[in-house]
Amino acid sequence: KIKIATQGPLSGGQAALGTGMKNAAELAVEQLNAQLGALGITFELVPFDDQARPEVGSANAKNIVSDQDILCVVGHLNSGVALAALPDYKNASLAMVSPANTNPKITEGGYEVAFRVVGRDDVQGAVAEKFAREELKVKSVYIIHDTTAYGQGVAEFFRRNAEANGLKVLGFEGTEERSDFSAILTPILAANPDLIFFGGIYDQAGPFFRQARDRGITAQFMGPDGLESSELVDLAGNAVDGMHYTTVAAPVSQFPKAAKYAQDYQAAYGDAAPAFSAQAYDATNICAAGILSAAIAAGGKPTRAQVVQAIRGLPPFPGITGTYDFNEKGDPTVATYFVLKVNAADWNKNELISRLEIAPPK
Ligand code: ABU
Repeated sequence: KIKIATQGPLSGGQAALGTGMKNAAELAVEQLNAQLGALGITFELVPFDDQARPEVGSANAKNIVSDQDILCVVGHLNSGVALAALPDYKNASLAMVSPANTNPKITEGGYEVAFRVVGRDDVQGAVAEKFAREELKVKSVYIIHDTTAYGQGVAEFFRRNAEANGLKVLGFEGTEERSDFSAILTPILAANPDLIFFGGIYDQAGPFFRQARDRGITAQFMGPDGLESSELVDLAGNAVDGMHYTTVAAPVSQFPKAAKYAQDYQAAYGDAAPAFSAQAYDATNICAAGILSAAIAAGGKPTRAQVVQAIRGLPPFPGITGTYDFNEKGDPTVATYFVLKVNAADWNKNELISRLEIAPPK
């Protein structure tokens, strides 16, 4: 028996993205089994709900590593949750292929089992700051973050670049508030920034942006890939119309090779494939390719450590969202960064502003 686990939020405010990742992995496994069943090879998917909470992801990781049939993990959505689970994956030599985690520590933390098919926040923060300064031509920014490894991390990279490039930082504040942002909006209103950058996820950013407009704040809004869900508009309404965000995932429509995947996802789940799901489809297929390659070399069921080595040694993997060639740390040798503009009337019509291919920092 060969199992692939997924970890991501299947409940709570970020379930739209976590469920998309799980569904995509399920689709990939079904298609793999249809191709490989005749050879007697069957994969089983084991989904775990990490609730976007580090302590839950860590507890799940202990259960995952205790099941010796699990040979690879597709996850997580949240970098802070992945970083809580990675010590267990590392101790068990269990490969993790992330479809979404952008914090640099995922691949810089010395875990040796972590791979990702997306870019990194040190680059994403720089791309966002450059766009704000050069294209939006803002002179001042107020930066808010959600205090997580991801949200604070990408906010700090934005701030570092702003300070280096002369974009005035009027405030830098972390908050775990989710419903009433009055206390944080009062100083922003007084500071009157040209731009608010929100480092965090759509479920918190949506109410924040809506209340900011309701309070009469006229600043432009920006944020990173954690905003990449149509639920941002469900929560914020017209307050986010025309705002810009950077992303490492982008709507599935941006990937020509993902057209069949998008159709299959719609047919199977009755919904459009959300962001990060096509990346989860690729991550699952990378897990499977590593397992199969290790099995061939071992002449039977491979060890987890052999799977890690096999993924590291895969030839460039032709996925539906890109061709993935991992460096020695587990980053793709080139990642794609997008800037998009929100169309509140139809999320699927968000406007692509720019698309950049960038290698990870040395
Ligand atoms: N990169 C988008 C998902 C959030 C995270 O990395 O934590």
